[in-house]
Amino acid sequence: MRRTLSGRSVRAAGALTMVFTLAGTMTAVPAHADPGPNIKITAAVPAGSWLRQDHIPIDLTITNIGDARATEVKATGSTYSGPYYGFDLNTWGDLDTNGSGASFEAGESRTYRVTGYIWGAEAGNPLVRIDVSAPGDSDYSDNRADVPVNPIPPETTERVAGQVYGDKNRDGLLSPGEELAGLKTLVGGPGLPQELSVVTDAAGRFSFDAVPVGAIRIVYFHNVPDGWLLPESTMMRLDGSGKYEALSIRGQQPLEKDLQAEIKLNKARYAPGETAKATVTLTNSGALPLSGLYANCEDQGSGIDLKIPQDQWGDFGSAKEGKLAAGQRLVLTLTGQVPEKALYFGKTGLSCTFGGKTYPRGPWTSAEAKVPGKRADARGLAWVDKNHNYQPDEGEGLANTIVTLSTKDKRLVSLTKTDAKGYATFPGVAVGDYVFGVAGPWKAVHDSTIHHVAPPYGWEWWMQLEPR
Ligand SMILES: [Ca+2]
Ligand SMILES: [Ca+2]
Ligand SMILES: [Ca+2]
Repeated sequence: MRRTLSGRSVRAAGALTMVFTLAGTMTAVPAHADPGPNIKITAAVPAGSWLRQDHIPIDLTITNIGDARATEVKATGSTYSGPYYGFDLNTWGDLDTNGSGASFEAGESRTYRVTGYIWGAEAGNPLVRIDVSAPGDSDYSDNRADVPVNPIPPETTERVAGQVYGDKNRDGLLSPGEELAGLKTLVGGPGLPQELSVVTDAAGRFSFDAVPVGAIRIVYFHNVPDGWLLPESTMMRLDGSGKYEALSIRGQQPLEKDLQAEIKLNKARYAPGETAKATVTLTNSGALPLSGLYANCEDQGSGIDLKIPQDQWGDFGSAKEGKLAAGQRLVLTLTGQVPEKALYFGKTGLSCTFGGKTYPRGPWTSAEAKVPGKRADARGLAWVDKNHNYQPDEGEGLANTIVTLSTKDKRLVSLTKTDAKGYATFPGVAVGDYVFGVAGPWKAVHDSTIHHVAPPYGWEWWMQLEPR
């Protein structure tokens, strides 16, 4: 039998009954000394600016003020009044009523942070009742706490203001003449009835006098002139404390405007395993020096690009410390091996983005060469999306139709006819990229390029067509 009688009910039952009921488990309990475990709790929402849409915490302090160890200590909470405050899943930890409970030595005290969310839509604030149970607790009067949960009233507003500039001299500061005037500035966010909008003044200043509080409020801009890149969104948590009255929002020109990049390979064709030479030319055509530059040459997952050891990039490698003076042109000569896998794709190359640690949007460039030798059947499906579900279905193949593969310079390479289900097989075609063509009143919906890759890396392509 579980000992779940509280001290109070044991006293009410009388000592004799108790001796019978708990025969063997307890010997004698004096009627008034209340020995044994005695849990006492306090609970409150910790100090902070809580919004109604936050998961609002409650700090629950449990102390065993009794003279014996308390075991199987468990807690529950419920909304006593006001809108419904639901405790988060798994928030109770070892106090959870579905578990075996926590233990507290005599005199021991621990604080738990539990969290919940106000799900109820009604006005006002919840009063949350927390009860903690411990078998044998000698006084249950101190095992309960009522906790007012008082978030910031949702009708609270605050001022949001700041200044926008285009950082022409790239010093990270608003310099004279950099103010962005006449710029449409907006504030939006979940729960706002509508976007708020103002226009920056001659000093690039904007001010919203009363933005309703909320966990997510976003400042953004429309129709930004002269190619300035502003942060796509400036996120704010508005809790009435007025932290966003002096926003400084910096616009930058994209790095690709001043930095030009070009890659050239020393040959048009390579064999697998051959060492290729790439010449990378970087030019700073701007009026200011550039620093913190680096190259990022990510193979798009195919594993056929040249493998350039990082150290060949010098300062432009992993150190990300590349520098170019205004007007400077720099030529880097790199060598890398052509991967074996390139033979199956019929090509290799190098494609790089040139970034800057402090500049947005650098230039991307690439170079490609052939790795000839392999041939394979090129097979795929020509189809028309009759039911507009973006995938080929039964009966959507373009049957018995002449289809072609051509080089990018329009030289016909192979011609065949689709079968009854719309599948075409071009036999023994050299691997590489081709342009797909179709007879009749059809054209490709998307890019008509076929990437023809030999097994085991190849795949059956799908070519979606629509009436011309
Ligand atoms: Ca107690
Ligand atoms: Ca500046
Ligand atoms: Ca379809």
